[in-house]
Amino acid sequence: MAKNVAQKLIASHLVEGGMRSGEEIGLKIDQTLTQDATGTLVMLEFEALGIPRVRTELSAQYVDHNLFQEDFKNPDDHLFLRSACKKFGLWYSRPGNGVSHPVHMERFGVPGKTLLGSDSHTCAAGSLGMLAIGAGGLEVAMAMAGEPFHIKMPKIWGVKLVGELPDWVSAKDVILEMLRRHDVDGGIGKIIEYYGPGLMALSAMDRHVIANMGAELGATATVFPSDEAVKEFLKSQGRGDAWREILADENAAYDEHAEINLSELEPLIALPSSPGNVVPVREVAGREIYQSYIGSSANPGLRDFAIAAFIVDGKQVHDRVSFDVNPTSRQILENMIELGILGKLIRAGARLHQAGCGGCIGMGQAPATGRISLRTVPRNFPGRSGTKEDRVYLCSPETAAASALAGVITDPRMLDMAYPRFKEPETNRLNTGMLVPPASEGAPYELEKGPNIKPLPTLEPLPDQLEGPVLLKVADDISTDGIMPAGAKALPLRSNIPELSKFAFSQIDETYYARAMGCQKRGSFIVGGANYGQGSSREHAALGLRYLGLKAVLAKSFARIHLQNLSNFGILPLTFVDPEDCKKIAQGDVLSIPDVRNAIRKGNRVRVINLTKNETYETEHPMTPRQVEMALAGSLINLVRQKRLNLSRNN
Ligand code: MIC
Repeated sequence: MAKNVAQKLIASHLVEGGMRSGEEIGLKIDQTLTQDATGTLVMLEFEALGIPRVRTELSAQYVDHNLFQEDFKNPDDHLFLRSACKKFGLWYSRPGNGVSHPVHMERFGVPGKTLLGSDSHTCAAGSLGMLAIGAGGLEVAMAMAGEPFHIKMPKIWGVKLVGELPDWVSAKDVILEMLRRHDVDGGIGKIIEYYGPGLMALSAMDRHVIANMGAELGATATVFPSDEAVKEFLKSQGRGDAWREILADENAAYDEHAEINLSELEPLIALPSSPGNVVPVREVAGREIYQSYIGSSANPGLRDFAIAAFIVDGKQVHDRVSFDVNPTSRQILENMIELGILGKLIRAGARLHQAGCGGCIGMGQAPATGRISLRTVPRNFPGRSGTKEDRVYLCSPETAAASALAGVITDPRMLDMAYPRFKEPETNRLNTGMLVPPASEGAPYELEKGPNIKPLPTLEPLPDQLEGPVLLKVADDISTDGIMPAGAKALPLRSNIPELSKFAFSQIDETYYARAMGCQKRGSFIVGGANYGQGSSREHAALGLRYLGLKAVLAKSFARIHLQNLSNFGILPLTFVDPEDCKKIAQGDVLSIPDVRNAIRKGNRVRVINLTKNETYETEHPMTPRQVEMALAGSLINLVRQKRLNLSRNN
């Protein structure tokens, strides 16, 4: 039977289940990616699994998020990660080497392989014809241990690209168009596969831009074929040998279809505070800006910096504008220097930051109060920039650079110049010095745990009955940034759950932590809307809340990765059979779920009693039998430990 690219990638890694949409499948994972903000927990979890060394073909640990060293915490974490890489056999990308996604693509990405990463933008590697999926840290730790990764077989959504991008319109506008059409939940349960003649003019890095922000659509993954563009990219990275062709078979079918005529696109922009809030730039042109920011995994390529440089070349950015340039990798920085791109940016007023995630994750570069920040980053969830009630807009480097000059949002087509074209060099200046290879097997390495590394909290098995107050009721599309914020203050605590948990829901309700601590032992509930937990892969948004006593979340629907994270840490995800019931529950109502262990063992239905209002609601849990076992055990780690204990007893 004719197969599309996604089906080929799945079929070649399928170790459990059948490829029928909705059925749980197990996939062999070839490579893993971890970054520092999630990687510390991953290493603690891997340690808890008791496996001496990673069992993947390649695992790489990047330090790209927590680069500020305000005190001992971040550097402690860096050294801990370095020691974990030595002990467990991972590559270590040193602080300042760059953002995981472009570096992984440059150095390690291989068409046809699977990649699982503890970062939601891991999907960017789909640009090389890989099956690359973002997941919670515990899933990644399991993959490092050689275990298959489980998901429900996604639908394959074929998006045909026809035509050619007009001048001043680039890859970012393609993914913004997808978000304009389908919003932040349009990709849930789907792998997006791009195909068609429009691909011809899109370089591998352009495809990275599109694949990266598949995460913003809620998609499981995004895949592109591995064709000439991928071959050219790998050759330019000195890795031509890694290339192999992977194309969809002729007549391959897709579960769902869409088509984009690239020739009809225009510069687009996402308004505050959702990546799905997209309009043409011309509709908001003229609004005064404070910041113009270029960089991040959403626009990481040399091309993105080059185009911005050509636009501002010989001019000065507006004197109100902070023009922030965040090179995405040390290698890209070196090539920017080599080609004279950096000089043009600096002379025009750019503020240069070290290679890494920086302001994209709120690690510095926060905008001024009430002012507009234009960013080429993937996300603009409320407060993520570090400034409360921020006004972050997402756009292409073309729009960001044109607006930096004018000091107001500017449609780049209005610039009085020819569209600058940039041809990627056939060979790049390679920079691999800050990538440390895995240490040889058998050498005795100790984990270096400074005072910022705290043990994982103990998680009790699910009791027979759950009872407690609804501590918070939140709206649709609440992101993990809303649940457990990132930013310069919280991120250094990612390896210290008791301290990190103080930030839970702090952007929405500053009293949450104190109220949760007040009923930590008894337990509590949260009521959410649709697409609860969209955005990042951070499992801290589950584990931190579990530490505070959260027992279950009742919502209209859940985002994929967060749903997995909740189950991994023994928090019940429940959806309303009648969504209208959601309205009946008020914050403060006391809920009870009697005989909950039996209920989730027997089937999908779970009856929730509102003791305050004397009402009963029918809910369903979307957990697979495997996830039910985790919930019963109290967490995936407990389950693995239990199984191991049973095994050793039986032997
Ligand atoms: C993000 O862009 O939100 C992050 C920071 O990269 C997260 C990971 C994290 O929270 O550490 C992600 O995308 O998964």
